[in-house]
Amino acid sequence: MEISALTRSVVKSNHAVICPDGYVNSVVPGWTNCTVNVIINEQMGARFCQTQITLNEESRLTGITQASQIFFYVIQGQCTANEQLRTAGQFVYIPIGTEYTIENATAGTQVLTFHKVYEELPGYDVPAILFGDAANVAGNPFLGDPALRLQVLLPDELPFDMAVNIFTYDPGGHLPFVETHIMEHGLIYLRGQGVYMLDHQWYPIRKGDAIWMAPYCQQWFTAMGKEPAVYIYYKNVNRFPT
Ligand code: UGY
Ligand code: MN
Repeated sequence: MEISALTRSVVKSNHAVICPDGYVNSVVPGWTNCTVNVIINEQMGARFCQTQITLNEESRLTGITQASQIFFYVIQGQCTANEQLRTAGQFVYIPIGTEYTIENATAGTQVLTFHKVYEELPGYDVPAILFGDAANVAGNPFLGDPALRLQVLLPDELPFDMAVNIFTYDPGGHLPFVETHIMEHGLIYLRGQGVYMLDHQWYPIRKGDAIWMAPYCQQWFTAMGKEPAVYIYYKNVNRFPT
């Protein structure tokens, strides 16, 4: 029998590993008949929010974005977003001040969200609503290494102040150096396993695990096992450092 007092989850001042065994559900007004887990949030020191939502046929997520834009990504199953079918790997970006409705899900559909307060840039329009599909986004070798491939899901343009990328590592692939940077990350593993180094501490990680990395949390990852390790991650970009 498993010992219920054990978990791989950790929450530190500049990083966290959140494994599904620690989930406790939240109620979010306007999001009905669904299970919501708020995985990363400003309560832990982050400057964005990441949630994991499990949907069924009766689920309905509806609202109007206020200060925060929301990126919805279907991890598994299917639903509609503003009446457009979204299947696994597809996403919708909801800019600020925009109505959204997610519904018509199949039971067990899993949706990931990233929420970030939008920082307007003088001289540029706020981005429009955007529907996309990871299957249509090429994976480019990361810093010249074909064992690491990066798919950039949102336009790499100044009006966007957040990036969402999918990072694929072949077994044995690893970041080429320990990253030390101002940008913050939130991620969840879609596939595979490996070892993440966060602030000089080493964590075994697998599919379903989520990680928060504060600005300047030092980071490095190597993939293990027989299949690629894949995570989808958030990064704040394109704004003046305050
Ligand atoms: O975009 C990034 O900073 C990325 N290379 N970091 C990461 O995967 N931890
Ligand atoms: Mn990074």
